[in-house]
Amino acid sequence: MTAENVDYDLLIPNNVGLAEDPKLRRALEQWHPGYIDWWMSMGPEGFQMADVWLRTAISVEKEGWAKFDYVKMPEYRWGILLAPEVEGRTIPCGEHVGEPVWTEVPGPYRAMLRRLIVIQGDTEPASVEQQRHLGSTAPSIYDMRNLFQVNVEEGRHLWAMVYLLQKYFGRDGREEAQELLQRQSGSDEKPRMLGAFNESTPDWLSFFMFTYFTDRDGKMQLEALAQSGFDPLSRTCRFMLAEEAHHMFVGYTGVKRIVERTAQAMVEGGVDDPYDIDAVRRLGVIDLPAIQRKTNLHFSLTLDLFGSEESTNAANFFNAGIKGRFHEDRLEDDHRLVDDTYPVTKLVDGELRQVEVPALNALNARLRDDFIDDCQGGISRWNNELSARGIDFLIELPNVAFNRNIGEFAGISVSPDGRLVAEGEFEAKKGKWLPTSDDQAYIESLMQPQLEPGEFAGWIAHPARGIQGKPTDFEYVKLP
Ligand code: BYC
Repeated sequence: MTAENVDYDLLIPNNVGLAEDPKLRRALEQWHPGYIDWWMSMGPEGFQMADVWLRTAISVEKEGWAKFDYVKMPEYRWGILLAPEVEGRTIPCGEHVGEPVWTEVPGPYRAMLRRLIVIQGDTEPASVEQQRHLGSTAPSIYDMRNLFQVNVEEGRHLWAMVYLLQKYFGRDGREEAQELLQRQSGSDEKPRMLGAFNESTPDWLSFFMFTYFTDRDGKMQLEALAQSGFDPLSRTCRFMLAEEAHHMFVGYTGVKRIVERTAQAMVEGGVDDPYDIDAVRRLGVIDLPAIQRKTNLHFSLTLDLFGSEESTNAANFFNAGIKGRFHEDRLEDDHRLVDDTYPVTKLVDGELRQVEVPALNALNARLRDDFIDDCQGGISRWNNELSARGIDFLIELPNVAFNRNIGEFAGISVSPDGRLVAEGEFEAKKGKWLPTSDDQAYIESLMQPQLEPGEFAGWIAHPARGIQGKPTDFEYVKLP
């Protein structure tokens, strides 16, 4: 078996030589039943026996790594896949920059590494739990299939982190792997570790916003971990990124199709004013101000996932060489940052101002800035759907300080356009800025399933094309 090919003969498909590592194989096989129990009780509700046209990874080569076929989700071949080793790779940042990468856990950084892997691992099952009720309101079976594809791959990403814990962290790694199946999104007793992963995903607009914004935090964090000097983590994350691209495609095209449908309906129905909510809702589509409010919510929740703007944890991860910056290996500086500064927006004398701070402490802010840049492209294309039809409305990202619970802006009140406001004003205008119970009730009233191949709910446009060359009316999910 070469590193590029995946061994499908074992219960757990892999390209990590599991057949020759009985100890690890035993640990993973012992974890497997608990995972399946978790999937059956916390995974997609109501569709476990359906045949879903899913992609499964069969190689880690750039081309032709996946095959598509009908699979019942509990029979999906969750596996352990690492991107190929890069010969001569060196630690890309921090005090060990230029030294050969570690293939075993570096002793002094063991606790830090384990924590990063556990946090990453915790988000994967959390998102499956958050999305488990959505199948029953799918706007089409094309969309339903995309939801399930995202879900099984998040399950595989959990396997990816569990592999690292069990292979490299001994007993405490095995205990952490168990805990990953025990915490639960939204639970009072054992919640998931990061804030946004305990929020609900009550409707498909939220799902698409989540996959647009929050999966993109996943992308940025995986990009930063792909730069790790601990090579097994880097290789794992590099392969996860190949799968992650589809998740963001689902979010981007999902919101785009909703905006497109709203714009089409407004033109056809002769409604010019996007703020005439009653008129727009009479058309059976989602009004643009409600879409803006969902954008404000999901963007701000996701910004919290980057941690504090200034963080000694982040400086330590970087110095140790276990977490880099976005595209660290393409940046041209000394990769140590000891004498550098970085501009961070902060609250100074009652105003939001950019302040130069030591670059090492500003790594969370920097990754967050890279994330914001990455978000912008899709939003411009959503807006093109509006301008092309002469609709005078722009979907915009709110200011970084709006609605924050972690870091510099936690506990202060800032409007979406970046003005510091009194708490009273924030409360009074909250209904303009964040989704209201009325928005939620209306959106949920639209969430009626469309289960005939080729049929789409009236609030979302058809996709431009199907998946992997199949038509949009292909039977992506065969219901039992
Ligand atoms: N909620 O120095 P600070 C994904 C804690 S998404 C709750 O500011 P640090 C996916 C923090 O742990 C990507 N607690 O932060 C997407 C620390 O606690 P301790 C997931 C929070 O450590 C969609 C304290 O506050 N991967 O893959 O520099 C679907 C002070 O922390 C939060 C990662 O996040 C929060 N939001 O940075 C599926 C990568 N933020 O240590 C999947 C791994 C901070 O004082 N994680 N705290 O007890 C990391 O790199 C870092 O841990 C963080 C936080 C960026 C999350």
